[in-house]
Amino acid sequence: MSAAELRHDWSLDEIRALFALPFNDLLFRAQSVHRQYFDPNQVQVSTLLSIKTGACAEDCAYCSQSAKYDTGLEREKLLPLDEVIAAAQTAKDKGSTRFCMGAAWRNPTDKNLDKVIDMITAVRGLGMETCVTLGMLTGTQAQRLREAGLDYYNHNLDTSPEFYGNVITTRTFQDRLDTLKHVREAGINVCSGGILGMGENGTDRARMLQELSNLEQHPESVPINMLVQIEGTPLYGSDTIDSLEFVRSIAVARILMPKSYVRLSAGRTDMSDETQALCFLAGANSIFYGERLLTTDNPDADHDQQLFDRLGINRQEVELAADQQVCCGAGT
Ligand code: SAM
Ligand code: DTB
Ligand code: SF4
Repeated sequence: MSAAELRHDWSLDEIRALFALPFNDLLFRAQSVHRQYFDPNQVQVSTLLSIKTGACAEDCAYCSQSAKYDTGLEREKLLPLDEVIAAAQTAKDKGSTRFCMGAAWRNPTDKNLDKVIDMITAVRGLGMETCVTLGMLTGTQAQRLREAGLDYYNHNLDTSPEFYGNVITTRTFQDRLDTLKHVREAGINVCSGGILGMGENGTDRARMLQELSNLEQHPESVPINMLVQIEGTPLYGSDTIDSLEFVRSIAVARILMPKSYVRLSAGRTDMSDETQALCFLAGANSIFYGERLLTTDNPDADHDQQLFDRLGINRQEVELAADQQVCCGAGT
C-alpha cells in the first residue's frame, strides 16, 4: 500500500463520514495509516511544568488560571531558573524526552520572553527537547524563540471557529491562527490541538480537526485534551464526552494528519486503562508523563509505566538536534 498522502483539503462531509464509520472500520483505517509512518508500539513522552501560574487576563471558560473565575488556585510569579532546571532534570531522570513549560499569559512581554529564553537554553543544555506555551506571539517574538533553539510551540485552536465564542471572548479564533502562522514562519515545530467535552457537538469536533488538517502544513504535534472540569469555571458541570466518541476523534485526527504525533493529553485521570489502550490503537502516540499537568493531576508515572508494560509500548528516545548533542570525546 502506498503511504497515505498528506492532504490539506479535507471537506467537512468527508470528515463527518469518517466519524460515522462503524467503530471497527474507523479504528482499522486509523491503525493502518498509523503504521505507514510510525512504529505502532512507540510513544513519545513529555513532561509539563507551569512556570507562571494563574491571574491570566483571558477568559477561557475551561481554565483554572483565568483571573475571571474563582477556582481557588494559588497564583505564582514566573519561577526562578534554578527551579525550572531542577524540574527538567527530574523529568529527564524519569524518562521524559521533552520538557513543556506553560505560562498563564495572554501574551509574553519582551522582558518575560528574555527569562523564558534562559529557561529554554538551560533545558536544551540538559539534552531535552523544549516546548513552551506562552499565549499570543508577534513574529519577532517567535523569531527570538527560534534563535534560542526552541523545538515546539504549543498553541491550541481549542474548538471549532463556530463554537469558539462560547468558550473564549477575550480573543478570536483568527488570533490563534495568526500566532500559529508566526510560529510556523519562524521555523519552530507547531503543537496545536484542542479540547473535547466542552459542550461542542460532533460537527464542531469535525470542524476543529478540519481547521488543523487544512493548515498549510500539519502541526507536528496535535494534543487532544478531554476537558478537566474545574470547579468555579463556567464549564464546570458540562456533560462529559462519551469515551468512544473521544477515541473516534483520535482516530480521525490520525487519518487526517498521518505524519503528526497525536497526543493523548489532559483528562487521562478520568479514563480507564482500556480507553487509553483504544486511543493508542486509534493512533495516539504521545502523552504527558508525570503526576502533574499544569495545575491538575495526571496519572502516576508508575501506573503509566505499568500500562506501557501491559501493552508492550516502548518510549521513544529523544532525537537531539546537532547543536544539542553533548559530546563526550572520541568515538561518541
Ligand atoms: N496561556 C497559554 C494558551 O492559552 O495558549 C498556555 C497555557 S493553556 C493552559 C494550554 C492549553 O491547555 C489550552 O489551550 C487548553 O487547550 C488546555 N487546557 C487548559 N485547561 C484545560 C482543562 N481544564 N482541560 C483540558 N485542557 C485544558
Ligand atoms: C495541551 O494541549 N494540554 C496541556 C499542554 N497543551 C500545555 C495542558 C493541559 C492543562 C490541563 C489543565 C491544567 O492542568 O491546568
Ligand atoms: Fe490564560 Fe491560557 Fe488559561 Fe486561557 S488557557 S485562561 S490563555 S492560561
